[in-house]
Amino acid sequence: MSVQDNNSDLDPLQSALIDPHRGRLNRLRTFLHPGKLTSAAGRVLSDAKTVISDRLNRPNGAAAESNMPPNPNDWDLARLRTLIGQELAGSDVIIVSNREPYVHSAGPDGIRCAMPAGGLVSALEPIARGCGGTWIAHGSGSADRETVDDHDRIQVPPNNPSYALRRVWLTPEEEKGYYLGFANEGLWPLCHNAFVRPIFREDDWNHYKTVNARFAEAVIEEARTDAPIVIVQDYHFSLLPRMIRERLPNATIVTFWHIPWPNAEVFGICPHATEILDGLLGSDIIGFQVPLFRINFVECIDRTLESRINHENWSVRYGGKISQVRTYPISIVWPDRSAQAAISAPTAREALAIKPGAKLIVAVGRLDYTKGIPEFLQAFEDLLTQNPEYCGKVHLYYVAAPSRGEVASYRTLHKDCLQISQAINDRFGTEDYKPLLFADRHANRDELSRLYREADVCVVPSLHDGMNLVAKEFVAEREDEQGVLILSRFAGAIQELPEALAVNPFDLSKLTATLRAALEMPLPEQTARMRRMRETVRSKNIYRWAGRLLEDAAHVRARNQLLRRGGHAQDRLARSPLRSPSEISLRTTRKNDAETSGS
Ligand code: ADQ
Repeated sequence: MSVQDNNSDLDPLQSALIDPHRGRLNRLRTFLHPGKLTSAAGRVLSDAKTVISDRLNRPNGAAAESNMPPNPNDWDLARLRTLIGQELAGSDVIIVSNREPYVHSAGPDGIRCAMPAGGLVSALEPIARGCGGTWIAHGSGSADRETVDDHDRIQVPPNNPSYALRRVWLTPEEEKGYYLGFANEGLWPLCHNAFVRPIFREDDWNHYKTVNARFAEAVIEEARTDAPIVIVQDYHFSLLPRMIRERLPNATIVTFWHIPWPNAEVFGICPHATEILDGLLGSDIIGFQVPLFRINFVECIDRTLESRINHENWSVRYGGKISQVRTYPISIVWPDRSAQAAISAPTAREALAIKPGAKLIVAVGRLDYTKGIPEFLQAFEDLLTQNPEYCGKVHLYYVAAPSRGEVASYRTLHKDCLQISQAINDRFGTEDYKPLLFADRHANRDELSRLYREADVCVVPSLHDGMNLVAKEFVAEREDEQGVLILSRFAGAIQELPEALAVNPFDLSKLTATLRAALEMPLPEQTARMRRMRETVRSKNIYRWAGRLLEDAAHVRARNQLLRRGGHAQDRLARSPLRSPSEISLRTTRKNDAETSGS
């Protein structure tokens, strides 16, 4: 991963970005205030000046990204649909994930249908809709059983049905063993450098195998042909690709691993390392977020399985079958302006009673020990301790969605975060100043959108993260090209967003210094950084993620079809007296090798 530490001194990128504005900026600073924090009036004036000067530079006050000419290579929903129409028309596409895209719950007003927030559903829905495929997932809603047909299926989306959701039922013991146990107490800490010990119980492993087999059965039942395209999601299903392959040898199987993949020493801790690698290599394509995870994965294969690895094209030949190992950095839907116009939530500043001119730091994430929440709260406390002039003028709003509350380490984390927050408020709060609001709840999209847009600083302090979509969501919301992103250098997102202030969340003093630097960052520098990040998130959006993954799947499928035809031809030729079987087998091997190295 790229390493870029920032503190209050200007780093080279900072200098390069700020240079064109330096003269104007210094004049503005002297004019506005000699102190450290911009005064309320100063901030308004400063903002106004920047807006005016930006408008002057942009005829008609056009939004920043109108300066970015649309690139014909950019991905959007239309291009993804075209790809699906051209490459996958009539294909039998099956998506498998633990979490379902629509959850039915019983409430006082009857049954409600909700779409869980998060990147996974946004990424895969267009594929499911576009292909009219089937999505197989765990039926977790309290009214899920009441809404399915005799085959445990329901057509979704409810207002415009275009694909089938097939629900798989789990007993409470299975859910505990497979999901909370093996997946979340075993694989999750194994794959994240957060120094939480993975727990592997034999019982959990048995449930994990049973549930993977149950999903494999559902895939077989839902497949309309003997060669479906199956898209498997994440660490809940590491055994599934092999199980599908055994029953549907002609399927095209793509598995995407959303979380980090650890190095070989760490992975070797897992008592079931061999079965997991063998399971994943049932896939034609295994996708990771960033190159480091792919390197780690291939190293694990190298140390564990009898296989042939082609380091030039990242493919693994194992058990006579080739798997491609690819990287597809996941992303978000680039915001739809019409949807934004409809936002009606109260402003976050109003909701928090933040005084005009005071600064707002925000952080959003699941309540998970990998997200670095206590570490960051500690840095915030240090910021106020070391800079008393910030008291009364800087607020932190942390929206942390409770998660996996059945697992003891998550409950402890939740309690710790509430205690630390209370201690900070007790120490620095006054009658009219509450430094920290720790909201342990799930916020709706409008609220998050507001929060991102009103923040001066957004902090993503993950100890380790596959990608982190919050960082990209913040950038996407900042049409004003302002706001500072502080991003852990251990989140996959830092590779695409090097203009963020990169931090090591284990290094408390640097984290505190970076917070200060962010609060003090001049607007022109904020804009220069944000503009570049917005261009990245705009062009590398979720449609690109899905599009690249499907393009590769279509390519592999076409190649496999050719190889199968080649295989039939070989059988016919082998029966022919004109050539010897050894000659034919040699030719086929050469052909296969040539195709592999070219892919
Ligand atoms: P997560 O660990 O869940 O996902 P992340 O990428 O941050 O992490 O996505 C979380 C999503 O939930 C975001 O869309 C965010 O807005 C939303 N969210 C978080 N807290 C919320 C809150 N309090 N209220 C409302 N919404 C909230 C895993 C991996 C990541 C990887 C994703 C996608 O751990 O590294 O980026 O999958 O591949």
